[in-house]
Amino acid sequence: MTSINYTDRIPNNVNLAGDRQLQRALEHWQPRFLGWWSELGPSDFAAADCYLRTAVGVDAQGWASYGHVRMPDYRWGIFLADPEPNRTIGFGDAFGQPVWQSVPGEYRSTLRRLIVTQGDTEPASVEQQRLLGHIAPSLYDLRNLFQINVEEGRHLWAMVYLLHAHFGRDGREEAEELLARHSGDANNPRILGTFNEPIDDWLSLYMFTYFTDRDGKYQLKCLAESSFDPLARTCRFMLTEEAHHMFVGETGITRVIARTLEVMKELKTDDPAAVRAAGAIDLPLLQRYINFWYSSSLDLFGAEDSSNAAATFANGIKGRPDEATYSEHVCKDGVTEIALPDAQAGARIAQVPQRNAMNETVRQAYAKDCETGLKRWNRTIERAGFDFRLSLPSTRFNRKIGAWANQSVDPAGNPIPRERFERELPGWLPLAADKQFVKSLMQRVVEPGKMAAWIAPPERGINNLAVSYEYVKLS
Ligand code: BYC
Ligand code: FE
Ligand code: FE
Repeated sequence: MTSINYTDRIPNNVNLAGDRQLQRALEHWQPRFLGWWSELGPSDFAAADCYLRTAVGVDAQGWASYGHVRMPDYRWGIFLADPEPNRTIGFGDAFGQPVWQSVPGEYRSTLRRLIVTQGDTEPASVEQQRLLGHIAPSLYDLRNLFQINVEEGRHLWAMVYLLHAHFGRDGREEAEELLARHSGDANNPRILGTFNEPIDDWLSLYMFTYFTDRDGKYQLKCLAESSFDPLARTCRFMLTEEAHHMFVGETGITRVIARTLEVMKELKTDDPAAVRAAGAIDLPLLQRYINFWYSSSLDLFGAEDSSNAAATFANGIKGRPDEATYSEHVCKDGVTEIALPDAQAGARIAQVPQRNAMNETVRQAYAKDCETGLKRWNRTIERAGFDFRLSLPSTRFNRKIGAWANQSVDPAGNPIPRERFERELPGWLPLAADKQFVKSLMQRVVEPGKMAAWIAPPERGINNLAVSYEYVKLS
């Protein structure tokens, strides 16, 4: 195993000291990153001592160590999963040939675009979440937020390393731009839609980490298959960190529902007004938040029929998640059936060349993965004796990108008259009153072990510690 060098200014397992020019370039970027972090990272918690994990190896077992650190002192570094000896290209036209250790000239701009797009999301999410520390429902949650934030910062490092190491001057310029675009900035926004949406409350954070970090999981899995081996290796290690982000989302929503059901049982009603009066989040509100964050995250997979996707698959740049589990990897002549909007019938099944349908193939795998949480949540609601069920809206609903963008479709996926759609859409998404109510619940709780009243405590703490452990020492 390649060990991590923590004596360098930039911790790494890529022998940075062996390439002085690259090391200098990255050491030049490092203070800019830290400047960005202090300006647009978590607001006001620079002096807090946080119980965080830091990568110390790239083995699946024991890859992280835990301890109290101030976030600005976190050791952001460059960690690639160990190389797979004699790895060959796993899909596309060059199937079976050796993978690339450097960027083939003809794929340079495509690879740069994908790395920049991936890299852009990481700091964007930190910017979106920067004010949440002030309204955390517990120290346990505060710590999880900061853990996610420092790791998204590290994911930016992962992409910036590739840009600096493999794309020369263009790459260095792109690395600067990654710190210049800002989430929600009217003049210079982040690249992808979801990463410009505000995350103003913790319910949105849990939705984002459940739905949007899960898009991250699927996109990283696609890039982990890449023939550009340094990209594949860096994404493989990022996926190790990613699991915790989705855990925060899934357990966060689970805890919200647990508290809501407690109140519903106490009051013997599912009336939203009564649930709200008791300080808990009603299930219809939760459904509207799901509708919003899920549909927004579906857009992150791109168009249903995409020549970009066909090209990146053909060229071996971006594969399918867990490519090895498919029986055929070239996909030259196959077709995939995809539902597309149809002016007369509402929807029609189109035969799309398999490679052009790759975005949709990945989106469907993602949609299935999203279902697992909903099944679990519905079981708890059923066990509590209530008829309400949460559901994922159709992948056609509320889309802004792709074939279904701006179509008049209800949450079940049925095309409906435009006029009815425009009338009903606001009621399918978080209402102004929903957001205001959720905001009213966001009171800061910082006593160790205490939870805000709208959320149940977690089942266990972090790294076998008690829930009441002082995860963040505020000064
Ligand atoms: N918003 O053929 P199309 C994560 C653009 S999340 C705005 O449909 P393609 C994380 C697209 O760029 C994972 N624009 O798309 C999570 C293209 O633009 P150009 C992030 C969009 O190229 C939580 C045009 O529409 N990783 O890590 O096949 C916290 C039509 O292109 C959107 C990646 O995204 C959108 N939603 O695929 C922290 C992986 N969707 O070139 C982190 C890298 C599409 O015509 N990116 N467009 O100007 C990719 O693989 C691809 O760029 C996409 C789109 C999947 C995004
Ligand atoms: Fe990330
Ligand atoms: Fe993440």
